[in-house]
Order: sequence, then C-alpha cells, then structure tokens
Amino acid sequence: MKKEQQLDLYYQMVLIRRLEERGAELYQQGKIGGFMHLYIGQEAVSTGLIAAREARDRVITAYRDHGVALNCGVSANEVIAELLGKTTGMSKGKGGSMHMADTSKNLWGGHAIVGGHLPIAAGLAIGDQYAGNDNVTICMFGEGATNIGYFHEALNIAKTWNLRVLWVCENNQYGMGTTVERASAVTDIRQKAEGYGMKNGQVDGMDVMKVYDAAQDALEFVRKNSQPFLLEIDTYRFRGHSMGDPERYRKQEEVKKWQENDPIGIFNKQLLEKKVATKKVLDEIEARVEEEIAKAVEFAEASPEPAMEELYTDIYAD
Ligand SMILES: Cc1ncc(C[n+]2csc(CCOP(=O)(O)OP(=O)(O)O)c2C)c(N)n1
Repeated sequence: MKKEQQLDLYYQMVLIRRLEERGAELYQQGKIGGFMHLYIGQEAVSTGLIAAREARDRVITAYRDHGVALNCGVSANEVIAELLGKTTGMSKGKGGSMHMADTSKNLWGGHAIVGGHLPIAAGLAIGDQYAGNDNVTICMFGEGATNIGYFHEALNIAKTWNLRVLWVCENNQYGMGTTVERASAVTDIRQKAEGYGMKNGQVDGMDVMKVYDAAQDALEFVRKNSQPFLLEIDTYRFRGHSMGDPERYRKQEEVKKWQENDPIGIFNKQLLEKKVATKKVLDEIEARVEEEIAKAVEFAEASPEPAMEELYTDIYAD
C-alpha cells in the first residue's frame, strides 16, 4: 500500500477515536439523545475493511456505526450533527447515533435491530445480481447477531442464490454483558458458515493492515466467484456496550490487557518502524484531527433543529 494511503488509514482511525471521545462528552452533557454505542477499540476493523472496497460496493452495518460512516467518507460535521439531532446531520437529524446512512456513499445504515439488517444485505445483493453487475455488499454485524434467526436465513439464501455478500462478523467478545462463550455454541464464529457450505476466514482485528489484506482477498473471492464469504474479525470494545453501561460483567484487568493492544498504537508503531512516517508526521495528523473535530462540534452546535413539519417527511405513509 502506498505511503499516502497508509497515512490516510491512520488519520481515519484517529478521527474515529477523537470523534467518539468528544461524542461521549457531548452525551454526558445531555446534548445527545437515545442510545449511543462507541466503536473505540474496534477502529482497525471498519478502517481496514472499507479501505479494501470499491466505491460501488455497498456497506451496511448495525448500530455501532459512527466509524463506519467516517470510513465511507461521511464528514465529521455530518456525523456529529446527526448525533446532536440537527438538520445538517447525514440523516437530517432524524436518525441519530444508530441510524447513520448515506446512500450516495453506498452506506445503507445504521440498523438498531440485532441481525435485522442481514436479510436487507441479501436483498441489496439480489438487486445487484438482477441488475447484472458485480458489486459486493459488505454486511457488518457483531457475534451476538449470529445467534439470531435472521443470520441463518440470510446466510442460507446468500449461498443458495450465489449472492455477492461479504459477511463480516466483528467478534468483540461480548453481546451487551454476555460473553461469546455463554451465548454461542461455537466461539470461532466463522465455523457457522461451514453449515451453509460457505467459504470463510478469520483475522486479527487489532491490526489494520491484516484486516485490509484479509478483506481484499475476501472481496476478490466474492466478486470473481459470485459466492458469499464470511470473514470473522476478532476485536474488543474498550468502552461499555452503550453509554451508561456500568460494565459489571468484566474485570478492569481484562480491559487493560486488551488496551495494551490498542489498534491505533499498533499502527503508529508499525508506521514508525517501517519508516513510513516520522513521529512529527503522525503528531501532525493527530493535531489536524483535533482541529477538525473542534470545528465539527462548533458546526453541529450552531446548526438548526429539524422543523416540526419535518415530522411528516421521509416516511413511507402519506
Ligand atoms: C432483536 C434484538 N434483540 C435484542 C436487542 C438488544 N440488544 C442491543 S445490542 C445487543 C447485543 C448485540 O451484540 P453483538 O451483535 O455482538 O454486537 P455488539 O454490540 O457487540 O457490537 C442486544 C441484545 C436488539 N436491539 N434487537
């Protein structure tokens, strides 16, 4: 990968981290309503994955979606404005944290029902198959979603109908407060694809370059063979399930141990060791992100709330 692209991946990961740290503060100040799930710790997953897609490949995900939106090219302004429920947000302030969507960037949401977007991903892929193109639909979900019926229906139909879907399970070890061992019959989630005769793989989700390579191979497989593929990406969320989670189900030592494997720290070290960048260059990227986030918060706070009439727009019923 070219130096510029590697630096861009670093920038994206730092952007996600800072945006969410600022988002957490705004939430605590009561400026963000509803649930909010942070992606901190998982930045290498969507950054490496989405860097490997063609712009024509669709992306659909669950509610842990702020980072995914940034990786798809949505601006920090629009993401923060959406969190604050402002008209300048990417979903006009009507979606909030869990419903970040921008079809112009091929991002199809942001979905709050666990597993509910998997059949939608299959539907997007059926649409592309019908249109006769070779676009891939990248569908991201947590390991908790693989215990839900939707997962099994969607994988079955994807294999039966030769749909170009890259199923991506972000195994962050917990579904709310429940460990993967307590909830899932198999803990190597990729094994679940075997039951559908589906090719699958597994990769370390704390290393963005490993994720990128695995995603590139998986996307190539899906596109060339017109077959689905399940990629399990192993990761960890450093924060609670959502804001306000007291985290009684895990020990602080466990969190600290994973934090020593911080995906941003790992990539920072790699870039320095491989002499892709100097410390000064990486510090400058971090300073640029700080400034961008500060401006985005200013922009979002100054933006208007949706007008009352907006209650009746963008809905299906008359
Ligand atoms: C159908 C459904 N059941 C339950 C919930 C409540 N719920 C929200 S998140 C979650 C855990 C999902 O875990 P996982 O899929 O591993 O994703 P993660 O939160 O770890 O990213 C649950 C049970 C829901 N939103 N939808």
